[in-house]
Amino acid sequence: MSCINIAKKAAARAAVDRHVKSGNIIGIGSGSTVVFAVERLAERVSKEALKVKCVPTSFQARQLVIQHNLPLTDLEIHPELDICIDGADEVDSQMNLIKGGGGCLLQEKIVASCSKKLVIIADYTKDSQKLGDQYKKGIPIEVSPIAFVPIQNRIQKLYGGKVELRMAVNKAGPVITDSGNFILDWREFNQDINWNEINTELLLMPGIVDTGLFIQMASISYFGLADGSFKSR
Ligand code: ABF
Repeated sequence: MSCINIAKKAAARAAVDRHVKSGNIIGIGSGSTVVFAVERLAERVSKEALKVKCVPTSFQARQLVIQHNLPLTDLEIHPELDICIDGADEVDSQMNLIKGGGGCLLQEKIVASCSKKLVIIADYTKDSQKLGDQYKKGIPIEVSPIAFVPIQNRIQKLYGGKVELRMAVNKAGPVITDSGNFILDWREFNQDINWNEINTELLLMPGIVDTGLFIQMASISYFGLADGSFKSR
């Protein structure tokens, strides 16, 4: 297993072992680190007869839950969750996050906002001082398809940097989110800005559905290290 995967696994297992209790309704995040968390959850369910129900944050997460035979539920049945376990693209020293590199930020934010506790699991490369130190792909912003050009222009004019429409890997068209929207990636921004203020301003722009800025939402973050240990903050 690669160092990165060893680290992801360590963070995921620590989070599941320390935070999940029988009877919990759990938000299941998206991305590759969450795969290790679901594996550990399935292991605990079979070995300890742990009873849990899972609310997925994306199509990928739903498939993962189904493949591991974990009970599925949703926000209609369980509008309040005990915990949400999710990955991140970057975590700063104030516990602000960039999420949405995988394109699932809207559902991830909704599920996290319904959870008593958001536990972040990540490898050591995601641990940073300031947003933008580590993750160079930009801050994802989910937009209504008709608004992508005006939003792109407005963000560049107001805050600087470069805002680009995220394209599918084969470049045949834009990435379409699980909710039918486009994603803009905002790069080369000024790192010394007040993320709380900017996020609030962005969310007021008609056409922006949500941002990949998760400000003060995480309760705790686990960072796996290359030797299989982890640290938390
Ligand atoms: C999701 O998956 C996202 O918000 C984030 O973009 C990504 C992290 O992926 P990985 O665990 O593969 O690094 O949690």
